[in-house]
Amino acid sequence: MDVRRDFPILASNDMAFLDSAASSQKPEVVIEAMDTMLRSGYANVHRGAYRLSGEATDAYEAARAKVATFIGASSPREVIFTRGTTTAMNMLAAKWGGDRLVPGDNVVLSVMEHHANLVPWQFLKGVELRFANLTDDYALDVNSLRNRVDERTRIISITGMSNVLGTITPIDQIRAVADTVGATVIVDGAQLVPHLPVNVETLGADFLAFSAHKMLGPTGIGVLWGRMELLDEMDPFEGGGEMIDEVGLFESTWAPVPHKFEAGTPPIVEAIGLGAAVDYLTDLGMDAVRKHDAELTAYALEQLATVSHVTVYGPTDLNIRGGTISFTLGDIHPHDLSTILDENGIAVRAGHHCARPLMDHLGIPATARASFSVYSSSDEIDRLVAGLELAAKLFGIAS
Ligand code: 7TS
Repeated sequence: MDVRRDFPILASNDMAFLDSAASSQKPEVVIEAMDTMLRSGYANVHRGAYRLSGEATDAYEAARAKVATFIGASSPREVIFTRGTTTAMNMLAAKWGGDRLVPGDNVVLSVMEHHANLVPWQFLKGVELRFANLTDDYALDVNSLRNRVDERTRIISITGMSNVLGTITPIDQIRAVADTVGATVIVDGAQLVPHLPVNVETLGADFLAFSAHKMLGPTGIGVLWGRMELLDEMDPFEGGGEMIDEVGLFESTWAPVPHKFEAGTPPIVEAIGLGAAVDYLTDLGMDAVRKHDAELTAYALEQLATVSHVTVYGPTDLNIRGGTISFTLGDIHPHDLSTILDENGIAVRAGHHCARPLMDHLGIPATARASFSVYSSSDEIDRLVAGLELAAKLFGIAS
């Protein structure tokens, strides 16, 4: 995939940028769309009767429609703009969880969840949290999921792709387990949506959350998609301007979905940026994006295997693996390792990756992580491998 020149930051920096799972870089078209909006199209939306506000509203709603098409939603109304995946998960935990569940009910997660799909559920008092395990090859263990589920399971909320292991989960199988007890399926799509074709009509989820900034768009905006009848049933998360129908001193009624979930001035310019990112990804084609990720991942795993003392944490089965590779090098602390790599122009993330319980599960404090996006190249992987060999020498662990 020959798109590096579309990303100004990559042209002006001689670095191997291997931290796209944390946040991706932005193509010129996204920067331009936001710049143009700010320079000539900006006004608040859904408020003014004047022309500029009407046009800004149309552009904002057009971005919603683009996202709906991108994920195969049956209506743009099923697309709610949030601040990001974290906010979407907090909305679901509070309003689909907290408002509806009673003590003794349970929610089933997995041991590899990002804190955004863990901590909000911990807020629910009296609701039991249960955790599906991993197989020896770091896949979701569907048998263990099945064993955790019983007639008090109301929600199964699981990542579509692990931000640490790269594991892609079998959402169709999760759906089948949920259906045995009538539970809702929530998918944390923060890593899934940027990397694989997703169609919510066939995905098997009731709700899907993702962030624009990991899919070539800006920070400050994300999406909660939900099936319309569930969104209709769910109460608003925040109160304020624009989410109301009638307001009295003591009570109010809500605007229809999606506006009842978008209190206050929304991220207008960011929505335009997300719309441009979705156009860009659509032009590339998500099948091609997946193919690029898969090829790079195969190459990276092959190359990493040539470095002594590298341990990779993640599936060996490439069919259930995305382009996020966690690893350690001997007993070098991943923070030290990433510092040495950084000195050599290689950007990786080191730490627990906001998945602390997973680190405990793996029995390690941290990993280093290389993660790819559409602009990533085999050349960057070669630089990573050379950097690791250098670090091994510096720490005296070369074989
Ligand atoms: N869920 C997953 C699977 C994620 O990878 C992340 C962010 C989130 C939720 C939260 O998304 P946010 O946009 O609301 O922050 N993951 C990472 C990461 O792996 N490194 O930095 C952020």
